[in-house]
Amino acid sequence: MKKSLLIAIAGGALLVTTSACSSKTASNVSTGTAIKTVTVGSLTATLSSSTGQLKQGDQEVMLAFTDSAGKPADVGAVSLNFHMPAMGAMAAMNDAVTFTTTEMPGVYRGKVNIGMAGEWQGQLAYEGPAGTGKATFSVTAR
Ligand SMILES: [Cu+2]
Repeated sequence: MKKSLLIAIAGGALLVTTSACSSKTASNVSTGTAIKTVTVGSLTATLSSSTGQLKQGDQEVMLAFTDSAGKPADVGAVSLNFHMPAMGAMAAMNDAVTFTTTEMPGVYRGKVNIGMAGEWQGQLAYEGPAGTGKATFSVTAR
Protein backbone atom coordinates (compact mmCIF):
# COMPACT_ATOMS: atom_id res chain seq x y z
CA MET A 1 0.00 0.00 0.00
CA LYS A 2 2.66 2.44 1.07
CA LYS A 3 4.93 1.48 -1.79
CA SER A 4 2.31 2.02 -4.54
CA LEU A 5 1.44 5.43 -3.10
CA LEU A 6 5.11 6.39 -3.28
CA ILE A 7 5.27 5.33 -6.93
CA ALA A 8 2.13 7.34 -7.69
CA ILE A 9 3.69 10.43 -6.10
CA ALA A 10 6.94 9.92 -8.00
CA GLY A 11 4.99 9.54 -11.26
CA GLY A 12 3.05 12.70 -10.55
CA ALA A 13 6.21 14.64 -9.78
CA LEU A 14 7.72 13.45 -13.05
CA LEU A 15 4.66 14.65 -14.98
CA VAL A 16 4.80 18.06 -13.30
CA THR A 17 8.50 18.38 -14.10
CA THR A 18 7.93 17.45 -17.73
CA SER A 19 5.14 19.98 -18.27
CA ALA A 20 7.10 22.70 -16.46
CA CYS A 21 10.01 22.09 -18.82
CA SER A 22 7.93 22.30 -21.99
CA SER A 23 6.17 25.48 -20.87
CA LYS A 24 9.56 27.00 -20.15
CA THR A 25 10.70 26.15 -23.66
CA ALA A 26 7.56 27.65 -25.18
CA SER A 27 8.00 30.95 -23.34
CA ASN A 28 11.74 31.07 -23.86
CA VAL A 29 11.50 34.25 -25.96
CA SER A 30 12.91 37.04 -23.85
CA THR A 31 10.94 40.27 -24.19
CA GLY A 32 13.09 42.31 -21.79
CA THR A 33 11.55 45.34 -20.08
CA ALA A 34 8.42 47.18 -21.20
CA ILE A 35 8.85 50.53 -22.97
CA LYS A 36 5.14 51.13 -23.51
CA THR A 37 1.87 49.26 -23.10
CA VAL A 38 -0.88 50.18 -25.55
CA THR A 39 -4.52 49.15 -25.94
CA VAL A 40 -5.09 48.25 -29.57
CA GLY A 41 -8.48 46.92 -30.72
CA SER A 42 -9.52 44.33 -28.12
CA LEU A 43 -5.87 43.51 -27.38
CA THR A 44 -2.99 44.87 -25.37
CA ALA A 45 0.34 45.41 -27.11
CA THR A 46 3.55 45.71 -25.13
CA LEU A 47 6.61 47.23 -26.74
CA SER A 48 9.77 46.27 -24.94
CA SER A 49 13.53 46.08 -25.21
CA SER A 50 16.48 44.80 -23.23
CA THR A 51 16.88 48.24 -21.62
CA GLY A 52 13.21 49.24 -21.31
CA GLN A 53 13.90 52.39 -23.33
CA LEU A 54 13.70 53.44 -26.94
CA LYS A 55 17.05 54.92 -27.94
CA GLN A 56 18.50 56.79 -30.86
CA GLY A 57 20.12 54.54 -33.50
CA ASP A 58 19.89 50.87 -34.46
CA GLN A 59 18.21 48.58 -31.97
CA GLU A 60 16.10 45.51 -31.43
CA VAL A 61 12.65 45.76 -29.86
CA MET A 62 10.02 43.18 -28.99
CA LEU A 63 6.27 43.53 -29.47
CA ALA A 64 3.88 41.19 -27.69
CA PHE A 65 0.09 41.01 -28.04
CA THR A 66 -2.20 39.61 -25.36
CA ASP A 67 -5.97 39.25 -25.19
CA SER A 68 -8.23 40.42 -22.35
CA ALA A 69 -7.41 37.23 -20.42
CA GLY A 70 -3.68 37.93 -20.70
CA LYS A 71 -3.10 35.09 -23.17
CA PRO A 72 -0.75 35.61 -26.14
CA ALA A 73 -2.67 36.60 -29.27
CA ASP A 74 -1.40 35.83 -32.75
CA VAL A 75 -2.35 38.91 -34.78
CA GLY A 76 -0.83 37.98 -38.15
CA ALA A 77 0.68 40.97 -39.95
CA VAL A 78 2.02 43.76 -37.74
CA SER A 79 3.29 47.22 -38.61
CA LEU A 80 4.82 49.87 -36.39
CA ASN A 81 6.10 53.18 -37.68
CA PHE A 82 7.76 55.82 -35.56
CA HIS A 83 6.77 59.25 -36.81
CA MET A 84 8.13 62.65 -35.86
CA PRO A 85 6.43 65.70 -37.36
CA ALA A 86 8.46 68.40 -39.12
CA MET A 87 10.09 70.81 -36.70
CA GLY A 88 11.41 74.09 -38.11
CA ALA A 89 13.91 73.25 -40.85
CA MET A 90 13.76 69.51 -40.04
CA ALA A 91 11.53 67.46 -42.32
CA ALA A 92 9.10 64.92 -40.89
CA MET A 93 10.77 61.63 -40.04
CA ASN A 94 9.41 58.10 -40.35
CA ASP A 95 11.31 55.11 -38.99
CA ALA A 96 9.47 51.85 -39.55
CA VAL A 97 10.14 48.71 -37.54
CA THR A 98 10.93 45.52 -39.47
CA PHE A 99 9.27 42.60 -37.70
CA THR A 100 9.86 38.88 -37.75
CA THR A 101 7.81 36.29 -35.91
CA THR A 102 9.26 34.31 -33.03
CA GLU A 103 8.56 30.78 -31.80
CA MET A 104 5.95 32.38 -29.51
CA PRO A 105 2.64 33.20 -31.25
CA GLY A 106 1.81 36.88 -30.71
CA VAL A 107 5.42 37.83 -29.92
CA TYR A 108 7.36 39.67 -32.62
CA ARG A 109 11.01 40.68 -32.85
CA GLY A 110 11.65 44.04 -34.49
CA LYS A 111 14.61 46.00 -35.78
CA VAL A 112 14.49 49.78 -36.10
CA ASN A 113 16.87 52.68 -36.61
CA ILE A 114 15.57 55.70 -34.66
CA GLY A 115 16.87 58.84 -36.36
CA MET A 116 17.11 61.10 -33.36
CA ALA A 117 16.40 61.47 -29.68
CA GLY A 118 13.11 63.13 -28.78
CA GLU A 119 9.40 62.46 -28.81
CA TRP A 120 8.05 60.08 -31.43
CA GLN A 121 4.55 58.97 -32.33
CA GLY A 122 4.24 55.19 -32.60
CA GLN A 123 1.72 54.18 -35.27
CA LEU A 124 0.76 50.58 -34.64
CA ALA A 125 -1.50 48.35 -36.73
CA TYR A 126 -2.25 44.66 -37.17
CA GLU A 127 -4.37 42.53 -39.46
CA GLY A 128 -4.99 38.80 -39.30
CA PRO A 129 -6.61 36.06 -37.23
CA ALA A 130 -7.45 38.50 -34.38
CA GLY A 131 -9.11 40.96 -36.77
CA THR A 132 -7.71 44.42 -37.32
CA GLY A 133 -6.51 47.04 -34.86
CA LYS A 134 -4.85 50.44 -34.95
CA ALA A 135 -3.41 52.66 -32.25
CA THR A 136 -1.07 55.58 -31.86
CA PHE A 137 1.04 56.32 -28.81
CA SER A 138 3.85 58.65 -27.85
CA VAL A 139 7.27 57.49 -26.78
CA THR A 140 10.49 59.36 -26.08
CA ALA A 141 13.76 58.12 -27.58
CA ARG A 142 16.83 58.87 -25.48
CU1 LIG B 1 13.19 64.87 -35.61
